[in-house]
Amino acid sequence: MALTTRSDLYRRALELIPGGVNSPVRAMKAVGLDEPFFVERGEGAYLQAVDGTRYLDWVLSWGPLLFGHADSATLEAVREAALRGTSFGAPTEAEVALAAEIVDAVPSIERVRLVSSGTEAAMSALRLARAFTSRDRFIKFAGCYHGHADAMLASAGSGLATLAIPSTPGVPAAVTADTIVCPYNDVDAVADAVMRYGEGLAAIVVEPVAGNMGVVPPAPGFLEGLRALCDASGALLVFDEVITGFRVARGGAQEIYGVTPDLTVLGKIVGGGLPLAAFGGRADVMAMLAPAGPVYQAGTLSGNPIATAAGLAVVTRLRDPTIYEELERRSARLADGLAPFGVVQRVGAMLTVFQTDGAVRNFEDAQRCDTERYGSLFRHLLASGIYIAPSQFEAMFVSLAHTDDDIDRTIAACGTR
Ligand code: KE4
Repeated sequence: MALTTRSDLYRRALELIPGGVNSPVRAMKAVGLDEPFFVERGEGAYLQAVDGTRYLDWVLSWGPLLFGHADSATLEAVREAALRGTSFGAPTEAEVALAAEIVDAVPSIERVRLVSSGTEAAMSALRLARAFTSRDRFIKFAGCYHGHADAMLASAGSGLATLAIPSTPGVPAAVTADTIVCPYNDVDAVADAVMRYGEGLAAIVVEPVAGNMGVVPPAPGFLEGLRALCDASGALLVFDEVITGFRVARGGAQEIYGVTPDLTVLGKIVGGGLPLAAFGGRADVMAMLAPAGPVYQAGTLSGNPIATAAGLAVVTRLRDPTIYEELERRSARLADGLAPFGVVQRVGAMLTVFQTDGAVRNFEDAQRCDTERYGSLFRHLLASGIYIAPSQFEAMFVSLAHTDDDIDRTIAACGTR
């Protein structure tokens, strides 16, 4: 049966896949669409839907595509790798080369392990921190999202926040009993939590720039405060840089803010749009990871040769500092142009236009946004051929494929709402 129209596809998808999608936010429910569009192909800064409509894409697969869709260098690397085979389950030179690139880009990462998703990387980093400290409790922040491993799903920010699910069924209370949730940008609250739980605290896990409640930068002193509290309590500081890694700077948010974590979680850009993520950090901590040490973690497709080829094709190009100068110029142009249409918060090439009146410093502020108004902006822009995040609690991602014309067109379209 030729599933040609979007509705046919969606109807068929609903018969086969829960909600018709393989990740909740793609259902575009939070912005008032009856059904999502289905993508035929991506090209540079554009997506083409199955019905032929072209969209200027500010989602870019939620962040991985710093050079845009189907960039030629990535495709060539993937093609060459694929011709040599798709998976070996044995070490390859490309994994060593990508590990070297990561270690060179992020000085706090002395050893790194490649995995297949940000969820897996964050979950593994937490297990490692718990093993290294022989402690179980960890602190995360309301509105931050670290993937969907059970321990992390306690008032997560992405997806759950959009779906207004405060926590999720299926996660045993015992598993989140050791998850402490603090307000983002509130060092005093964290200090209180450390006072109360410090003895048993394995880690503080944080998005150094929050991207899952919309873009919320760290307040001055916030990250430094977390570093000091970790040093005082013996907990490890874990930066979840799945979004910010290689995006806000080649060395991630830790390069910008000058705060050094013990472990870092990477994803998205590091895999060049293929299923690859990573976690790494202090050599003494990583030394506990099997087979070097006793902490088990494994993956059939970890360091997959095609994914590592894509990752290398991207991150090797990021050694050129002019890349980040150009990303900064374009991102600033977009942010300045969008200022009249909401509260714009930006760090590097990630930004959010909050439909609210006042700074968004934490999840509580973010929840005060007018999500109906955001939905109206989304639908207006979509009708103009412009695709922004189908949720107020996500980000717009600028790439080297977005031109000044694309930026100016987006700004103009916002002005015609
Ligand atoms: P994945 O398991 O989706 O590869 O990564 C989980 C993750 C971990 N840490 C951070 C800071 C993240 O933002 C993510 C995933 N991001 C969401 C969007 N904000 C992915 C989109 C989706 O869930 O479909």
